[in-house]
Amino acid sequence: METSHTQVVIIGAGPAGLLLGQLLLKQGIDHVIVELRSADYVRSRVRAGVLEEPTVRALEEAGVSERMERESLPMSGFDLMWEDRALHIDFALVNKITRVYGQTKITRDLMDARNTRGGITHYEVSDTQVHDFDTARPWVTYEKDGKRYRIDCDFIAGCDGHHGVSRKSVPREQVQTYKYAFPFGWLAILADVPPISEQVAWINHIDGFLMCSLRSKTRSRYYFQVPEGEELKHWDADRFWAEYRRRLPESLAHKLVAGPALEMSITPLRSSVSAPMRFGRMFLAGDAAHIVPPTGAKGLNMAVADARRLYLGLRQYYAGGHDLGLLDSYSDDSLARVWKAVRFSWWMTNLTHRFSDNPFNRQMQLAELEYISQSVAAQTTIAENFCGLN
Ligand code: RFL
Repeated sequence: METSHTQVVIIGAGPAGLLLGQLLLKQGIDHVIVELRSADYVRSRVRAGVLEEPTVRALEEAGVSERMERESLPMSGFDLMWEDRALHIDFALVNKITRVYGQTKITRDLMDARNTRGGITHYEVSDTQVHDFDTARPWVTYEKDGKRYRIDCDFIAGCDGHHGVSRKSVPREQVQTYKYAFPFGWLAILADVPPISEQVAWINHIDGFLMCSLRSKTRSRYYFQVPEGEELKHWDADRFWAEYRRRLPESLAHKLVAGPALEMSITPLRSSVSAPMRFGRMFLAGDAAHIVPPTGAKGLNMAVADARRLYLGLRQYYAGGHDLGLLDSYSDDSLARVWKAVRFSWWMTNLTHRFSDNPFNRQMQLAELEYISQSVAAQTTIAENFCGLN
C-alpha cells in the first residue's frame, strides 16, 4: 500500500469539499481531496441555483466569484402564488438580495481554480475508508486503478454527501439522526427555453406545488410535485410540459415556452440532520450531515456555510498555536444555524404543497397565505429566512 501524509483529507468534491479545498489552498494548508466520481461527472451534475448573500461572500473570499459576478442574475425577491393570487416577497424588506447561479457553474469555477493552483484531487477512487478519527492520528484509505492508498493526516473533512462513507463510519451510538420524509417528490426539467419570468415563483396549486425557476436568461428550471414513488420512466418532456402548463396560473401559462429536456429528474423531499457534526478529528460538512427539501433553496447554501466554518477552525489551528477553539465549537455553532434552515425549508414545504385530500388542510394553507399577504411582519420573516440566517 502506498502511504503519504497531508494535513487535511477532504472526502468528496461537491460544493462543500471543493470550497473547503479552495479556501485551504489560498491559506497554504496542505490537503488532498478524494472523490468517488470522475471529474466530468462532478462537473456536469445539475442541482441547486439560488445563492444567499453569505454564499456569495464565501465564493468571493475563495477567489472564485469573477464569473458569478458577470453571469449571475440578482434575485431581489420571489413570487408566492395560489389560486388567482400573487404576492411578491421583497428582499428589500431585509435589505438583502440573493443571486441565481447554477451549482454546476460553481462546481466548474471551483474545479478550474483548483486546477490553476495545482490542488490535488484523486477522482474515481473506490472503497474509501476513514480510520482512527477518534485519535490524534487519523488516516484514510482508498483504492484507485486497482491499487490501494493510505493518507495519514491531522483532520478528515467528511464532505461526501448524504450517501457518503464518513457519517456511516461513526459508531451508531455516537450519532443521532433526525429524519422526516414528505409523502411526495419533485419532478424537474432543465431546458434551454427563456424563463416564464425572471422572478422565481413558488405556486400552491390545488393539485400540487409547482415552481418556476431559472438558471440564466435562456435556461429554465421547472419543477412540480409528484406523489411518493413516482418513476421517471413514466415521464417524457411532452408529458411534463402538458402537466406543468395545466397547473400554471393563467397569468403565466401563456408565457410558457416548451422545449427539449436537457435533464429530467425526480427528487424525494426529505429532511435529515445528524448530530453532532464532529467526531474527534473528523468533521461532517454539507449533505453528509444534513439534507433538506429544496423548497427553501437551502441545501447548497448550508454546504457552503459549513465548509467556511470548518475552514475558519482549520485556519485557526494552523495559525501557529494548534488552537482547537473554533474546531471545538464547529458542531454546536453549525447545528444552531442548520436547524433554522431545516425549519424554514419544512415550513415552506408545508405552506405550498398538497398533503392530503382533507379540505381542512387546504383551508389552513389558504388562511396562512391570506395572512402573509396582509402582514408585512410575516413577509419580512420569510425574506429574512430566505436570504439566510447566521
Ligand atoms: P454533494 O454535492 O452531494 O457532494 C458530495 C460528493 O462526495 C462524493 N462522494 C464520495 N467521495 C469519495 N468517497 C466516497 N465514499 C464518496 N461518497 C460520495 C460524491 O460523489 C460527491 O461528489 O454534497 P455537498 O458538497 O455537501 O453539497 C450539497 C449540495 O450538492 C446539495 O445540498 C444541493 O445540491 C441540494 N439540492 C438543492 N439544493 C438547493 O439549495 N436548491 C435546489 O434546487 C437543489 N436541488 C439538490 C437539488 C440535490 C439533489 N440531489 C442530491 C438529489 C436537486 C437534486 C437532484
